[in-house]
Amino acid sequence: MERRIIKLRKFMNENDLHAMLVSKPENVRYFSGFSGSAGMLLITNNSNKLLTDFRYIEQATAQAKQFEIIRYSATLWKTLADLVKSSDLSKIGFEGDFITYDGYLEVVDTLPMISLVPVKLDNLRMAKDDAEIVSIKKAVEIADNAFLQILSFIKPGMTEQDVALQLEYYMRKLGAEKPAFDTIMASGARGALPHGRASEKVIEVGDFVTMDFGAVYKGYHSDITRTICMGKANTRQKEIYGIVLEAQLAGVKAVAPGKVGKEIDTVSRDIITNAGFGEFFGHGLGHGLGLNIHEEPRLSPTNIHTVLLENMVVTVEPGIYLPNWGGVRIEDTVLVSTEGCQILTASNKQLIELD
Ligand SMILES: [Mn+2]
Repeated sequence: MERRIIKLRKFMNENDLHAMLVSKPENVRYFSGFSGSAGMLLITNNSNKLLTDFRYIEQATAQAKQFEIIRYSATLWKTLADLVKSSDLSKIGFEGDFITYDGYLEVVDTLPMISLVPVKLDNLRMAKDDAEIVSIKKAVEIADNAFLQILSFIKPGMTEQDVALQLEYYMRKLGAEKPAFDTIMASGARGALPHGRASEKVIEVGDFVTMDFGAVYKGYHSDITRTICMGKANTRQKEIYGIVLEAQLAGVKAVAPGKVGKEIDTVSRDIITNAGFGEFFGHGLGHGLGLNIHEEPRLSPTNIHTVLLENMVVTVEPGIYLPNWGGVRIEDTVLVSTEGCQILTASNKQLIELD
């Protein structure tokens, strides 16, 4: 935690800020350890304060050991204003990408003498430290094991919702706090929906079933997608699966420190485009993940600036989605290493045909 605060102070100095107001829950947790839903950090060059309400005093005291815990009663902004007025802070950074417009008006109103500077802190979380990597690996392992179990559970005649519910149950049994997001379970023609949440559709023999899911462990997310076939795959299914798998393997192989997101996206995208399906791969290749399911760095055609560094964790997830037919996506979570990457996801990627 100490190293993270040092990183934040360095950022404050570089941006000429006297203090930083941290309000996004993921960032509050990252810098303080506090995981409650109401709380804000005020960090200066020589003090760490956590403002929260009476419901969380005990939890904050236990979790945020390096912080002075301040209880606010009326409103957080009023308490904050009192703190700031009694100090010589005049230029304070805040998270412009999180605060609401109403909240902003309230701060400006309460702190008219302060110069408020909108900044983004999320990039400070891109490279993961050892403790974070341990949690992500555990979240990945839970998802892998749940997938293995669901392979013997899923049968034609079940609805997508039946299978998704069981998958989430397995993950919880294996230690997940919750699913990383609404489980995507898209069978048959629904596979053409890249984000088709589990529906009442009945899974039938011959369907491709795309499952995209993840677990949250100690606040950290995992993200995996596998597409399996209920029964024997036909020629067309094998062809599309083969192209996506080739693109996925090449994308993973391309992940390395020093590259920008677009370079890696291009490697996978070229394979799909050259096979004639470029227009049916309409999303970026992957994304960072950690305390959020979607974080920087993005592996996408638009990311030409953010360079990958060792210990960043990203997904590689190409797909092909054909209207009225279905789709295939294959996704792994990988850890950027000194020269390339370590694949964290252990689940089989060869086409699984369940009889
Ligand atoms: Mn993903």
